[in-house]
Amino acid sequence: MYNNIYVNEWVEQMAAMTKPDSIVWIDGSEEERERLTKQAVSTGEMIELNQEKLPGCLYHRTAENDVARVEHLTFICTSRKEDAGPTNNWMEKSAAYAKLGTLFNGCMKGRTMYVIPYIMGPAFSEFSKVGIEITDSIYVVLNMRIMTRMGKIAMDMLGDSPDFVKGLHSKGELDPEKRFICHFPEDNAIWSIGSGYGGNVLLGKKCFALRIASWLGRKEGWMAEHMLILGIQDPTGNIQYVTAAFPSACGKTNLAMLIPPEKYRKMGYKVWTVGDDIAWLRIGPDGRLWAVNPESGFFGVAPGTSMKSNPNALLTCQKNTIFTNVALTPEKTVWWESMGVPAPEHATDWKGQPWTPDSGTKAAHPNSRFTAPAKQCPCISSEWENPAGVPVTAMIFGGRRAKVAPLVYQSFSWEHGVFVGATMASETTAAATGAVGVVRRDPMAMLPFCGYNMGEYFSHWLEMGKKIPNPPKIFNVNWFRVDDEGHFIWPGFGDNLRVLLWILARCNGKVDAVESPIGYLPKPEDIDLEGTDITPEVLKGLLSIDKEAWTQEVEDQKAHLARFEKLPEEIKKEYEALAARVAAM
Ligand code: OXD
Ligand code: MN
Repeated sequence: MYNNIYVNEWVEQMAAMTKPDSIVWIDGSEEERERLTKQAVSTGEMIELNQEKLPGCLYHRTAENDVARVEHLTFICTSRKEDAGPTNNWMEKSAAYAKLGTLFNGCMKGRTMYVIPYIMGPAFSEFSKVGIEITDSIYVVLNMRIMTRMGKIAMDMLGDSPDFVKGLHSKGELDPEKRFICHFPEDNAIWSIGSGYGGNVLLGKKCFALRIASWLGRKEGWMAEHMLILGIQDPTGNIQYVTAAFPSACGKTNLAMLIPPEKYRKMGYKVWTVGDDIAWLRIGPDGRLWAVNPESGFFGVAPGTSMKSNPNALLTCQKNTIFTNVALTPEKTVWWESMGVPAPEHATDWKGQPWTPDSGTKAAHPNSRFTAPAKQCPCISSEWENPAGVPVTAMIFGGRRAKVAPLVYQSFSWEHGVFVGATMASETTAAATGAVGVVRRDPMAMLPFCGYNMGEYFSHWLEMGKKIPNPPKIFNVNWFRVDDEGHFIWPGFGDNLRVLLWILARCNGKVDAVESPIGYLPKPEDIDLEGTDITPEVLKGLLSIDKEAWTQEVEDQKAHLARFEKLPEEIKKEYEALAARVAAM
């Protein structure tokens, strides 16, 4: 037990409800990690991997029906429905406590309750916040060790304060019918039951660092965003930072760990990762916006991660990593689809079944993950734990658009940038034919993660714009334009640096741009193509905007914006202005 009376009292209450056999207070020590690992391995909950090839690595499988976040079972529980808004599932707060209280009642009988104090953000930083997660899962404890700064250090930071996020998790019966992920932003609390999958149970991540933190950020005048943070170092050694938000399947982790093309490496350019998923942003004493990564690990999607697509991610997870739902080879190493190495002749798949390349099924679940310490990343920024954060020069929104959005454009203003984020979209493409699929709008990639009314969230962005004396410039990128045969035109990956450099050149007042109806477009000669096989003609195509496509886009945006209550006037005005500019094209 620690000696914070608020923590002790709350843990006592939760224990009275869940009735565990015993309570273990997590201190974050190495001895504790060894003990819990041994225990988890002895029960079969975790499998120890080949310690020569993957030192410190563990393997875990979740239940087959418990492999992803469950948005339809995720609730914002407030007194008033309007505070959750029309795009969140809502439960009235006391009704939610009552409903989940029944499920939590006695759910830890025969189990151990672990109490995990943790910090989101660097220890003792002004940005940082303390949470306590109660859980009956060793898997959660071992993952939280990687994803957060946890144990005694968190209690040292909390001191005798009552200001901590109260997270209660139980695997319950792992029954999807009795699975709920409930957030109580008015009470700084999260109750999650019935799941053992990361995004639902590592309560520091999406639940706290985005849903609860977005609410706190609005109240306290800062921002919690679903953004990577990246530093770009030029040959003189100067580093500038950008943040970027993308919906899933847009290469966010790859961008966060980008390797410059050879030409740029030789010139002395370097890219440094500060974070791959979440940014907490505050106005700094210099009037700029500063960002920290609240996490201390990566919870990355394994399939598709290879030495070609993302060597830095692959190198990060060679030791001290927990692999979940990937394939297990006979020599106790791991494998997944598109890992860039031949499939093993025999393996055990993510369901625990024998698998061969002829099985006709995937060996790894498409959402299988690695949980790896950020400090192991070869390109981790020296500033990633700086308690003051890093200053943000540009913010980038993006999505997967086959035709509509150009490779890059800059918003006219902060307000226009907020509008661009608010109408952000991504498409599914039928890969073989390149046919344009369904457009999904996901404002700032926050639709599943905003802990309050999304209309008010847009207002908060607009308010922040007024308060930041020297705000970042806002851009939109699209790496995914396709030609008439459905092939991607832009090479992507490391070559995306060419676009990032245009973005920085704009922020530094180094290049002009062309004013278009949708924003400022690059002059084609200002994006360096040397070393690619993109011709200036092709680049012109990538930067083109089509009246018909944008007329349709504007129509679609109208329907999208109609979903929100409390849509700020500025967003409506930006919409009308865009519609008029497109009509006049
Ligand atoms: C994630 C997500 O896992 O955004 O990071 O779904
Ligand atoms: Mn994410």
